[in-house]
Amino acid sequence: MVGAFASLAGMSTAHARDLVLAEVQPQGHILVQTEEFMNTRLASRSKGSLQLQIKQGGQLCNEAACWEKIKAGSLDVARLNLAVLSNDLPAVKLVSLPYLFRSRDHMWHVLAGDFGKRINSEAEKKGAVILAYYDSGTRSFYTTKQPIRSLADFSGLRIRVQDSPVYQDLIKMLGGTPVVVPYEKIDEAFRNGQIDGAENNIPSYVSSGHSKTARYFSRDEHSTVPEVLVISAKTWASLSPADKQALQASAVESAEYMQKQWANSEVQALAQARKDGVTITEKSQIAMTGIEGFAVKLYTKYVTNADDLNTILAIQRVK
Ligand code: GTR
Repeated sequence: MVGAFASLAGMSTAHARDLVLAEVQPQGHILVQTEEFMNTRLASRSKGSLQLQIKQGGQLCNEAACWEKIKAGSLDVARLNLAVLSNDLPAVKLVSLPYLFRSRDHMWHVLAGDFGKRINSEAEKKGAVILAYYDSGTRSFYTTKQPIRSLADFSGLRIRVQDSPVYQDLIKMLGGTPVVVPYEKIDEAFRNGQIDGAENNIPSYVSSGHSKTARYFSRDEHSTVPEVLVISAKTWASLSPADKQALQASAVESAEYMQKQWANSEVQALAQARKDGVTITEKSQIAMTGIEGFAVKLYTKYVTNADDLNTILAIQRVK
Protein backbone atom coordinates (compact mmCIF):
# COMPACT_ATOMS: atom_id res chain seq x y z
CA MET A 1 0.00 0.00 0.00
CA VAL A 2 2.74 2.38 0.99
CA GLY A 3 4.51 1.37 -2.22
CA ALA A 4 1.40 2.17 -4.27
CA PHE A 5 1.15 5.66 -2.74
CA ALA A 6 4.83 6.21 -3.30
CA SER A 7 4.60 5.35 -6.96
CA LEU A 8 1.50 7.52 -7.32
CA ALA A 9 3.56 10.38 -5.95
CA GLY A 10 6.21 9.60 -8.56
CA MET A 11 8.72 8.33 -5.98
CA SER A 12 10.74 5.17 -6.08
CA THR A 13 8.94 2.22 -4.55
CA ALA A 14 12.20 0.72 -3.30
CA HIS A 15 12.99 1.28 0.36
CA ALA A 16 16.22 3.09 1.02
CA ARG A 17 18.91 0.93 2.52
CA ASP A 18 19.95 2.21 5.92
CA LEU A 19 23.61 2.26 6.82
CA VAL A 20 24.04 2.54 10.57
CA LEU A 21 26.65 5.15 11.49
CA ALA A 22 28.08 5.17 15.02
CA GLU A 23 29.18 8.53 16.40
CA VAL A 24 30.38 9.32 19.93
CA GLN A 25 29.90 13.07 19.75
CA PRO A 26 26.57 14.47 20.96
CA GLN A 27 23.80 16.06 18.88
CA GLY A 28 24.81 19.58 17.87
CA HIS A 29 28.55 18.82 17.62
CA ILE A 30 30.00 19.85 14.27
CA LEU A 31 30.74 16.21 13.40
CA VAL A 32 27.07 15.28 13.79
CA GLN A 33 26.12 18.30 11.68
CA THR A 34 28.61 17.12 9.06
CA GLU A 35 27.09 13.63 9.01
CA GLU A 36 23.61 15.16 8.65
CA PHE A 37 24.90 17.21 5.73
CA MET A 38 26.40 14.06 4.19
CA ASN A 39 23.04 12.34 4.53
CA THR A 40 21.27 15.00 2.47
CA ARG A 41 23.96 14.72 -0.22
CA LEU A 42 23.73 10.94 -0.13
CA ALA A 43 19.96 11.00 -0.54
CA SER A 44 20.33 13.09 -3.65
CA ARG A 45 23.36 11.29 -5.12
CA SER A 46 21.98 7.79 -4.54
CA LYS A 47 18.50 8.89 -5.68
CA GLY A 48 17.10 7.74 -2.37
CA SER A 49 18.58 4.25 -2.37
CA LEU A 50 21.02 4.79 0.54
CA GLN A 51 20.72 6.67 3.80
CA LEU A 52 22.72 6.97 6.99
CA GLN A 53 21.08 6.18 10.28
CA ILE A 54 23.16 8.34 12.61
CA LYS A 55 23.47 6.97 16.15
CA GLN A 56 25.20 9.79 18.00
CA GLY A 57 26.33 10.22 21.60
CA GLY A 58 28.02 6.81 21.84
CA GLN A 59 24.64 5.06 22.06
CA LEU A 60 25.91 2.06 20.05
CA CYS A 61 29.48 1.63 21.23
CA ASN A 62 32.50 3.47 22.56
CA GLU A 63 35.12 4.19 19.90
CA ALA A 64 37.34 1.19 20.62
CA ALA A 65 34.31 -1.15 20.50
CA CYS A 66 32.97 0.54 17.34
CA TRP A 67 36.32 -0.07 15.63
CA GLU A 68 36.17 -3.76 16.60
CA LYS A 69 32.66 -3.97 15.12
CA ILE A 70 33.77 -2.30 11.89
CA LYS A 71 36.60 -4.84 11.53
CA ALA A 72 34.21 -7.72 12.27
CA GLY A 73 31.64 -6.37 9.80
CA SER A 74 28.89 -6.04 12.45
CA LEU A 75 28.64 -2.24 12.12
CA ASP A 76 28.32 -0.43 8.78
CA VAL A 77 29.95 2.94 9.34
CA ALA A 78 31.73 4.71 12.19
CA ARG A 79 33.20 8.12 12.64
CA LEU A 80 36.25 7.72 14.84
CA ASN A 81 39.26 9.70 15.85
CA LEU A 82 42.18 8.29 13.89
CA ALA A 83 44.16 7.74 17.12
CA VAL A 84 41.71 4.96 18.02
CA LEU A 85 43.15 2.90 15.15
CA SER A 86 46.70 3.18 16.47
CA ASN A 87 46.71 -0.23 18.17
CA ASP A 88 46.11 -1.85 14.76
CA LEU A 89 47.64 0.46 12.18
CA PRO A 90 51.39 1.13 12.55
CA ALA A 91 51.14 4.26 10.38
CA VAL A 92 48.66 5.77 12.83
CA LYS A 93 51.09 5.43 15.72
CA LEU A 94 53.41 7.73 13.79
CA VAL A 95 50.64 10.18 12.96
CA SER A 96 49.73 10.49 16.65
CA LEU A 97 53.22 11.66 17.65
CA PRO A 98 53.06 15.11 19.24
CA TYR A 99 54.11 18.16 17.24
CA LEU A 100 54.44 16.11 14.04
CA PHE A 101 52.52 18.51 11.84
CA ARG A 102 53.54 22.16 11.46
CA SER A 103 49.99 23.18 10.67
CA ARG A 104 46.67 21.73 9.68
CA ASP A 105 47.45 22.46 6.01
CA HIS A 106 50.60 20.40 6.44
CA MET A 107 48.46 17.54 7.83
CA TRP A 108 46.03 17.72 4.90
CA HIS A 109 48.88 17.61 2.39
CA VAL A 110 50.39 14.59 4.15
CA LEU A 111 47.06 12.75 4.21
CA ALA A 112 46.51 13.47 0.53
CA GLY A 113 49.88 11.94 -0.38
CA ASP A 114 51.70 8.63 0.01
CA PHE A 115 51.26 8.53 3.74
CA GLY A 116 47.48 8.78 3.40
CA LYS A 117 47.62 5.86 0.94
CA ARG A 118 49.61 3.84 3.47
CA ILE A 119 46.96 4.44 6.17
CA ASN A 120 44.20 3.45 3.72
CA SER A 121 45.90 0.20 2.79
CA GLU A 122 46.66 -0.69 6.42
CA ALA A 123 42.97 -0.05 7.24
CA GLU A 124 41.84 -2.25 4.35
CA LYS A 125 43.96 -5.11 5.63
CA LYS A 126 42.00 -4.82 8.90
CA GLY A 127 38.60 -4.91 7.16
CA ALA A 128 37.81 -1.19 6.89
CA VAL A 129 37.57 1.28 4.03
CA ILE A 130 38.33 4.93 4.76
CA LEU A 131 35.70 7.21 3.23
CA ALA A 132 36.89 10.60 4.50
CA TYR A 133 39.07 12.45 6.97
CA TYR A 134 37.66 15.33 8.98
CA ASP A 135 39.37 18.16 10.76
CA SER A 136 39.86 17.79 14.49
CA GLY A 137 41.94 20.88 15.13
CA THR A 138 44.65 20.57 17.74
CA ARG A 139 44.44 18.92 21.13
CA SER A 140 45.30 20.71 24.37
CA PHE A 141 45.19 19.86 28.07
CA TYR A 142 42.42 20.84 30.47
CA THR A 143 42.43 20.36 34.21
CA THR A 144 40.30 20.74 37.33
CA LYS A 145 42.57 22.31 39.95
CA GLN A 146 45.05 24.61 38.26
CA PRO A 147 46.19 25.38 34.73
CA ILE A 148 49.09 23.60 33.05
CA ARG A 149 51.76 26.26 32.66
CA SER A 150 54.92 24.18 32.69
CA LEU A 151 56.18 20.62 32.85
CA ALA A 152 56.11 20.71 36.67
CA ASP A 153 52.31 21.10 36.60
CA PHE A 154 51.87 17.53 35.31
CA SER A 155 53.40 16.03 38.42
CA GLY A 156 50.89 13.80 40.22
CA LEU A 157 48.07 14.48 37.73
CA ARG A 158 45.87 11.69 36.45
CA ILE A 159 45.13 12.58 32.85
CA ARG A 160 42.49 10.83 30.78
CA VAL A 161 43.68 9.66 27.37
CA GLN A 162 42.25 7.78 24.42
CA ASP A 163 43.09 4.10 24.17
CA SER A 164 46.35 4.84 22.36
CA PRO A 165 49.84 3.75 23.44
CA VAL A 166 51.32 7.01 22.16
CA TYR A 167 49.12 9.15 24.38
CA GLN A 168 49.70 6.93 27.40
CA ASP A 169 53.45 7.27 26.94
CA LEU A 170 53.17 11.00 26.38
CA ILE A 171 51.52 11.51 29.76
CA LYS A 172 54.07 9.27 31.50
CA MET A 173 56.95 11.20 29.95
CA LEU A 174 55.41 14.47 31.05
CA GLY A 175 55.29 13.16 34.64
CA GLY A 176 51.58 12.40 35.01
CA THR A 177 49.58 9.16 35.15
CA PRO A 178 47.55 8.23 32.05
CA VAL A 179 44.03 6.89 32.63
CA VAL A 180 42.23 5.35 29.64
CA VAL A 181 38.53 6.25 29.77
CA PRO A 182 36.02 6.09 26.87
CA TYR A 183 34.91 9.52 25.68
CA GLU A 184 31.32 9.18 26.96
CA LYS A 185 32.58 8.34 30.47
CA ILE A 186 34.94 11.29 30.93
CA ASP A 187 32.34 13.50 32.59
CA GLU A 188 31.62 10.81 35.14
CA ALA A 189 35.36 10.25 35.70
CA PHE A 190 35.78 13.97 36.44
CA ARG A 191 32.82 14.01 38.78
CA ASN A 192 33.93 10.98 40.80
CA GLY A 193 37.51 12.25 41.04
CA GLN A 194 39.03 9.45 38.95
CA ILE A 195 40.89 12.00 36.78
CA ASP A 196 42.29 15.51 37.22
CA GLY A 197 42.57 16.39 33.56
CA ALA A 198 42.08 15.34 29.96
CA GLU A 199 42.99 16.68 26.54
CA ASN A 200 41.01 17.49 23.43
CA ASN A 201 40.16 20.16 20.88
CA ILE A 202 38.10 23.08 22.10
CA PRO A 203 34.76 22.24 20.37
CA SER A 204 34.81 18.80 22.05
CA TYR A 205 35.81 20.30 25.41
CA VAL A 206 32.79 22.60 25.33
CA SER A 207 30.14 20.42 23.64
CA SER A 208 30.87 17.47 25.94
CA GLY A 209 30.30 19.69 28.98
CA HIS A 210 33.80 18.95 30.37
CA SER A 211 34.30 22.72 30.53
CA LYS A 212 31.84 22.77 33.43
CA THR A 213 34.05 20.56 35.60
CA ALA A 214 37.58 21.09 34.31
CA ARG A 215 37.76 24.86 34.38
CA TYR A 216 41.34 25.37 33.12
CA PHE A 217 42.09 25.01 29.43
CA SER A 218 45.79 25.34 28.49
CA ARG A 219 46.32 25.78 24.74
CA ASP A 220 49.58 23.86 24.33
CA GLU A 221 48.30 22.25 21.06
CA HIS A 222 50.33 19.07 21.44
CA SER A 223 48.78 17.03 18.67
CA THR A 224 46.83 17.23 15.45
CA VAL A 225 45.14 13.90 14.75
CA PRO A 226 42.21 13.98 12.30
CA GLU A 227 38.86 12.26 12.49
CA VAL A 228 38.09 9.46 10.09
CA LEU A 229 34.91 8.06 8.55
CA VAL A 230 35.21 4.31 7.99
CA ILE A 231 32.91 1.71 6.50
CA SER A 232 33.30 -1.99 7.17
CA ALA A 233 34.77 -3.86 4.20
CA LYS A 234 31.83 -6.28 4.46
CA THR A 235 29.22 -3.53 4.00
CA TRP A 236 31.33 -1.89 1.31
CA ALA A 237 31.51 -5.12 -0.69
CA SER A 238 27.72 -5.46 -0.52
CA LEU A 239 27.08 -2.10 -2.24
CA SER A 240 26.45 -1.64 -5.94
CA PRO A 241 29.07 0.33 -7.89
CA ALA A 242 26.61 3.24 -8.16
CA ASP A 243 25.98 3.26 -4.40
CA LYS A 244 29.71 3.06 -3.67
CA GLN A 245 30.24 6.03 -5.90
CA ALA A 246 27.41 8.00 -4.25
CA LEU A 247 28.73 7.21 -0.78
CA GLN A 248 32.31 8.11 -1.63
CA ALA A 249 31.33 11.35 -3.35
CA SER A 250 29.03 12.50 -0.54
CA ALA A 251 31.74 11.66 2.01
CA VAL A 252 34.18 13.87 0.09
CA GLU A 253 31.59 16.65 -0.02
CA SER A 254 31.02 16.31 3.72
CA ALA A 255 34.76 16.64 4.38
CA GLU A 256 34.84 19.84 2.30
CA TYR A 257 31.82 21.13 4.19
CA MET A 258 33.47 20.31 7.53
CA GLN A 259 36.75 22.00 6.55
CA LYS A 260 34.85 25.23 5.90
CA GLN A 261 32.94 25.04 9.20
CA TRP A 262 35.73 23.92 11.52
CA ALA A 263 37.46 27.24 12.15
CA ASN A 264 34.14 28.80 13.03
CA SER A 265 33.28 26.00 15.42
CA GLU A 266 36.58 26.62 17.25
CA VAL A 267 35.90 30.36 17.48
CA GLN A 268 32.41 29.73 18.82
CA ALA A 269 33.54 27.14 21.35
CA LEU A 270 36.32 29.39 22.60
CA ALA A 271 33.87 32.29 23.00
CA GLN A 272 31.47 30.00 24.85
CA ALA A 273 34.24 28.79 27.18
CA ARG A 274 35.24 32.38 27.98
CA LYS A 275 31.61 33.33 28.55
CA ASP A 276 31.26 30.39 30.94
CA GLY A 277 34.23 31.70 32.92
CA VAL A 278 36.82 29.06 31.91
CA THR A 279 40.44 30.13 32.54
CA ILE A 280 42.18 29.96 29.17
CA THR A 281 45.97 29.80 29.28
CA GLU A 282 47.47 30.76 25.91
CA LYS A 283 50.45 28.95 24.40
CA SER A 284 52.58 32.06 24.93
CA GLN A 285 51.91 31.78 28.68
CA ILE A 286 53.09 28.16 28.83
CA ALA A 287 56.75 27.18 29.27
CA MET A 288 56.61 25.11 26.09
CA THR A 289 60.29 24.15 25.82
CA GLY A 290 60.07 21.77 28.77
CA ILE A 291 56.88 20.17 27.49
CA GLU A 292 58.02 19.82 23.90
CA GLY A 293 61.40 18.45 24.96
CA PHE A 294 59.75 15.55 26.77
CA ALA A 295 57.16 14.97 24.10
CA VAL A 296 59.84 14.64 21.47
CA LYS A 297 61.43 11.81 23.45
CA LEU A 298 58.47 9.75 22.28
CA TYR A 299 59.99 9.76 18.81
CA THR A 300 62.88 7.68 20.06
CA LYS A 301 60.42 5.05 21.26
CA TYR A 302 58.10 4.98 18.23
CA VAL A 303 60.48 5.64 15.36
CA THR A 304 62.20 2.30 15.67
CA ASN A 305 63.57 1.47 12.23
CA ALA A 306 64.87 3.07 9.06
CA ASP A 307 61.44 2.87 7.37
CA ASP A 308 59.77 4.80 10.17
CA LEU A 309 62.55 7.36 10.15
CA ASN A 310 62.22 7.81 6.39
CA THR A 311 58.47 8.19 6.81
CA ILE A 312 58.90 10.91 9.44
CA LEU A 313 61.49 12.69 7.27
CA ALA A 314 59.20 12.42 4.25
CA ILE A 315 56.34 13.92 6.28
CA GLN A 316 58.61 16.80 7.29
CA ARG A 317 59.51 17.42 3.63
CA VAL A 318 55.85 17.76 2.60
CA LYS A 319 55.09 21.48 2.16
C1 GTR B 1 37.36 13.94 20.03
C2 GTR B 1 36.97 13.04 18.89
C3 GTR B 1 36.24 11.82 19.41
C4 GTR B 1 37.00 11.13 20.53
C5 GTR B 1 37.42 12.13 21.56
C6 GTR B 1 38.27 11.46 22.65
O1 GTR B 1 38.12 15.02 19.54
O2 GTR B 1 36.12 13.72 18.02
O3 GTR B 1 36.03 10.96 18.33
O4 GTR B 1 38.12 10.45 20.03
O5 GTR B 1 38.13 13.20 20.98
O6 GTR B 1 39.18 12.11 23.15
O7 GTR B 1 37.97 10.32 23.03
